[in-house]
Amino acid sequence: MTMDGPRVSAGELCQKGWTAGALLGAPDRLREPLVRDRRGGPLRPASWDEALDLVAARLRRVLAGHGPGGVAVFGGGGLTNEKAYLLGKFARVALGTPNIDYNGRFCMSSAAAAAQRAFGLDRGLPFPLADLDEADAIMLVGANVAETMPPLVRRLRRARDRGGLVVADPRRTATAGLASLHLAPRPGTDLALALGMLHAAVAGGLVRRDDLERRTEGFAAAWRIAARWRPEEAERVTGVAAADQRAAVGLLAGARRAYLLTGRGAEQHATGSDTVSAWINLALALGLPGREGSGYGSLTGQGNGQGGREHGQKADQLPGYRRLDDPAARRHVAAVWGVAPEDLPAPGPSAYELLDSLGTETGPRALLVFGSNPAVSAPRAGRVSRRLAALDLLVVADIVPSETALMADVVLPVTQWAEEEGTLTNLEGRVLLRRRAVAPPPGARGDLSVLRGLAVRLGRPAAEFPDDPEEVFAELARASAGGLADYSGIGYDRLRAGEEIHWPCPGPGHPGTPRAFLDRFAHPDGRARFVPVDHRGPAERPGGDFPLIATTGRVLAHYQSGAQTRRVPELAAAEPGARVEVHPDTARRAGLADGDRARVVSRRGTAEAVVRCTPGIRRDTVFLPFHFPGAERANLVTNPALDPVSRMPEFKACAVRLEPA
Ligand SMILES: Nc1nc2c(c(=O)[nH]1)N[C@H]1C(S)=C(S)[C@@H](COP(=O)(O)OP(=O)(O)OC[C@H]3O[C@@H](n4cnc5c(=O)[nH]c(N)nc54)[C@H](O)[C@@H]3O)O[C@H]1N2
Ligand SMILES: Nc1nc2c(c(=O)[nH]1)N[C@H]1C(S)=C(S)[C@@H](COP(=O)(O)OP(=O)(O)OC[C@H]3O[C@@H](n4cnc5c(=O)[nH]c(N)nc54)[C@H](O)[C@@H]3O)O[C@H]1N2
Ligand SMILES: [Mo]
Repeated sequence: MTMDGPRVSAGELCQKGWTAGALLGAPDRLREPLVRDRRGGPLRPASWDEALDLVAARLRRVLAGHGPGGVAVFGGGGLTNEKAYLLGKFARVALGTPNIDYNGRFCMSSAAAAAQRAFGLDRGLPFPLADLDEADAIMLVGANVAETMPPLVRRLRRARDRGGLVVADPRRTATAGLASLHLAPRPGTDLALALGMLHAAVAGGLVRRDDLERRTEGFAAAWRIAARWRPEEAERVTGVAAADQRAAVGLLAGARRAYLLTGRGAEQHATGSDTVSAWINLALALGLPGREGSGYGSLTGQGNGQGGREHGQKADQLPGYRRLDDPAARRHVAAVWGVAPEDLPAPGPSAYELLDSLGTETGPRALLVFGSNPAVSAPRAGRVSRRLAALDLLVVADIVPSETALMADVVLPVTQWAEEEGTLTNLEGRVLLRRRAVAPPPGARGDLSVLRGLAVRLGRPAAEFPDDPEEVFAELARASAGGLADYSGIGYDRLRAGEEIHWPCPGPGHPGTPRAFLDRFAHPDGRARFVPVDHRGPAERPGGDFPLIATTGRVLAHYQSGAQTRRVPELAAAEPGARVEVHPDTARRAGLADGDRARVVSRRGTAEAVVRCTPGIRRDTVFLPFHFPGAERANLVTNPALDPVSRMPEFKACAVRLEPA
């Protein structure tokens, strides 16, 4: 592969709204509301009034019978800022339920938690993406950007030309193929790798003592743990040669400008928050965060992966990246919403816990889904599908009949991306105004209008739920004022005029903050924190009947649960079904050859896939993409073990065996 990398990926096409155009021609693009008259019966077309009246009537029935907690809401990091904000407000004000969470919990919530612990603030990249162009060294941990973020590949060129591109991935991915140094840790052992590298940094005299003194707290406690992790010890656990650990640290420490970046491979573990903390500890010891031209960042994935986490669709959050359990935050947001602070619900359960409780004795009886396809993308997807089926009411707003939508009692056809106006906040914290570029199908409505229609039917004044994105944004900006993610200085006028504004932007005259942390970190004393963390390993170890480790992730041609990309002929043709990547020796031992149909079996279930032999993967590891439905769902095998800090499930390591199908 050339340094330019692939020109285009499904991820990008979805994020740019290209699929919106492509899907306009899809025969099953949703064009009118659908309702089911009885469970097990067919979905039939209905008018918007009939569908919304029906949803409101049934929501009222659940609310009357079970209280506000009887209804749950599930959102997504692909929703615009305006939608994410209004969805959170709808749950807290129109429904009064604590039960709202979103797919960001499955994406980067562990990295967000670790950044908050270390820096007092989580902004995926606290520096502009373009800064990477000037880097002499970049280490990517569990990020396959050549397939997931191709435009970023050209920004790695300088680091690579200088021999400073390090990639840690159990597979020799397209990205690892570009690297000067590829480390291939056993899945789920990155924390030990980071400890070994911190040990090597200290032993090699590479720690920036003056930065530690001036700008951080807690190094001694972190070092007490790392002191036990000589690179040779880390090699035993991770499989990464001690010499390579030392070389990687040497590259980062020796560069004038260096970055350490994590992706989902590092983050989606039951030890995800501690793992990211260990990488941040290493970055702090090398003096990277807060130095212009260097830093730590988490590469956020979805179209609005950054903004989606800031405006209150997460169970414990209010707009402005405020905490729902903070009395001052509750007072501020309640005042903007015109409700009493004590009427705002308490924090609710996290995404997996919420999905797992649906339709149970004590769980919610109704669920509204906006912008996610959990029947495919949630861990233990088989059980999640059964929970969805046990609900009294499932309502799904989507563009296409996703696997989750096909289970719904009411399907609401909505518009997306290029079909409407709205803002997104990209991975570097910059707010982008997206304009309408193609006309939506006549029968589809915007999510904002759906929320308004439901809120009014539930007895709220229409003025509380505007459906004009600019109006919603202005309210969002007020609600965010004074919070960590302060948008109060940002408005559509400035964005229309072409201004590039990174949050925080705490006033109309404020230029925004492209680089956070240059003067101070966001903790009250301005210092960053080392967090003392030790290696524990994945929740489930290989052995016995399940001798291999399965990890999961993405391929170039598909996006997420695949609901959209599987409907675009060019993309479906490129990758028509699930493949399992296996080392040829491992395949042979399982009696399998390239192209055979195989079963990947874990304690939770079985996923089917076609064997793709590749010598670039560890012999103890197999890789499954999660983009495919039905019997090919990777999430039939993944482990829902949750990170205690962030409630992130362990998508990236579980014990499996491989057998012929
Ligand atoms: N084409 C395409 N692009 C996308 C998406 C898509 O679905 N398709 N999704 C978007 C979204 S939402 C996101 S979050 C991003 C995700 O972007 P990435 O983080 O780049 O994607 P993943 O493939 O999930 O994981 C990255 C790598 O982690 C490796 N890995 C697995 N386990 C471990 C481990 O224990 N340690 C280490 N070090 N590495 C490990 C995998 O082999 C994989 O190559 O991509 C975005 N872009
Ligand atoms: N095994 C495994 N599982 C994973 C992962 C992994 O690496 N491995 N990655 C996780 C990650 S990082 C993520 S982000 C999740 C993603 O998984 P999901 O949350 O399922 O995300 P999508 O597939 O993007 O689903 C979005 C749905 O919303 C619809 N949609 C798009 N735009 C809009 C809109 O504006 N409004 C409405 N109402 N609907 C819209 C789309 O058509 C689609 O059906 O999966 C997670 N699951
Ligand atoms: Mo994601």
